[in-house]
Amino acid sequence: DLKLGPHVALLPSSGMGHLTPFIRLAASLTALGVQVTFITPHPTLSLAESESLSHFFSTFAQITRKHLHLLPLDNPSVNTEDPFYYHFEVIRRSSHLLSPILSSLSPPVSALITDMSLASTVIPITDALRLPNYVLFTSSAKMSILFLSFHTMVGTKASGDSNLMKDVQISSLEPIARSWIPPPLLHDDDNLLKSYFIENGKKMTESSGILINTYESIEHESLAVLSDGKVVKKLPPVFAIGPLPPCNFQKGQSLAWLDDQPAGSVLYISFGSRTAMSREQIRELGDGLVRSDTGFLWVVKDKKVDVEDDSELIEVLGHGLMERIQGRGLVVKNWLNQEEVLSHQAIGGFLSHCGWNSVNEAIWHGVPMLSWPQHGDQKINADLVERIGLGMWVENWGWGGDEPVVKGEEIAERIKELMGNQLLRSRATLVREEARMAVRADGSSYKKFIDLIETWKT
Ligand code: BUP
Repeated sequence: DLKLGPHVALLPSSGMGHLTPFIRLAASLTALGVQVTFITPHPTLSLAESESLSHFFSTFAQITRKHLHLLPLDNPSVNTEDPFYYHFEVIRRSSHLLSPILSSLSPPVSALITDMSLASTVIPITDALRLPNYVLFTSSAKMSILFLSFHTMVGTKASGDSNLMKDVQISSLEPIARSWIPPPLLHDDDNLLKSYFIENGKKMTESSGILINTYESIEHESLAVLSDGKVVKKLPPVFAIGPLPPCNFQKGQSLAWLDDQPAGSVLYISFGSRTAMSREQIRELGDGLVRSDTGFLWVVKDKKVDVEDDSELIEVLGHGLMERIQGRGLVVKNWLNQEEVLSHQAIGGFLSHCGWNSVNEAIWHGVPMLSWPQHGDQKINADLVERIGLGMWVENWGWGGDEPVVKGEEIAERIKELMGNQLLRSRATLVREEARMAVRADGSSYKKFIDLIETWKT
């Protein structure tokens, strides 16, 4: 009887990139008869998160919502410039409030699933409650290997950080170029991202299981390395359960402009929910879009956190560029329902930062990508996108914040190359079909889901 399925609690971390897979996981578990309590750190940092959550809970009335009320940080001297990493720390320091929430749930929960950035804080809490703890890794399997083994590469007295002076070779996998590693991890000084990698990477091996939003056919080699125990020893079972399918709960928006464009003719441009390029780079990009002679739909962000982003488009782009754009494309400030955009038949390409959710969404809808990683795991993701034949990556564009800025002429050339590449289009359609097969009944990810749910029943 589906109604008698196990009850599990979910605890996401900060930012849309972390919240989105948790929302999708909750929806998938619910569809498989699992009772879900969703614990939301409160307040959220961005408006995007709070709005998503309210749409989500009004669509999925059977999911119980609990708040983890965040305490203000007494000692805000935290070494990071990234407000989302800072918010991880705020959640971490309030996590002792989790225990009473978990104990009060009825019927009692069989497990807690938490974000990888909270593993080291939350696992001791669930251990004390004798509650199994699973970690949802919200990036690729390849990235999870770096995450799990990073602590062995740094800080030993004998070697210093010497392992990180060159490309990282993990077993038989394609090496991870040094330049693809998130820059804060290469800094000598301690910073929040680095200490999170070390602490959470170590502790994750003590969890009851690791869920990864990926699937066999694109990451077979990395998943094999995770399970053979040679690189990361004593790892709990790994469940590749992706790509977690979109669950369209956000209100539809009018995409009338897009409806009028020919099939596959429009380039969609977005660098995710937490990247603001410099104004100079934004303007060069705008110049490139105009020069490319392609129709485009462009989401422009001027600040990392959306609630702080109150500038007008005209201020960001300037009059000249605004005029040149008219009649060629549509520019939107801050936010569009990306799922809806990528599923639209007019979209023929995606210029993206390669956030892992964006990659999964491009895969799900079979949209070819032009990758321009901006930070974090995104270069490692861009490499994967290229290897599976879903997209192109101009590696010498660097991280988006790098100097010198990439010029409009160069951007325009690459856009033309993307939009005219028929091979990439047909390959993207195949990637989409494989991805959908993975989550269909009897697909590799579906089976892993069923295995996972079975372990909660015993
Ligand atoms: Br911006 C934007 N609409 O306008 P990623 C993002 N999204 O629906 P990030 C929208 O937010 P991290 C918008 O579809 C995706 O599901 C998008 O996650 C959605 O990148 C999510 O792609 C963004 O993983 O996070 O935000 O940079 O760096 O943590 O990966």
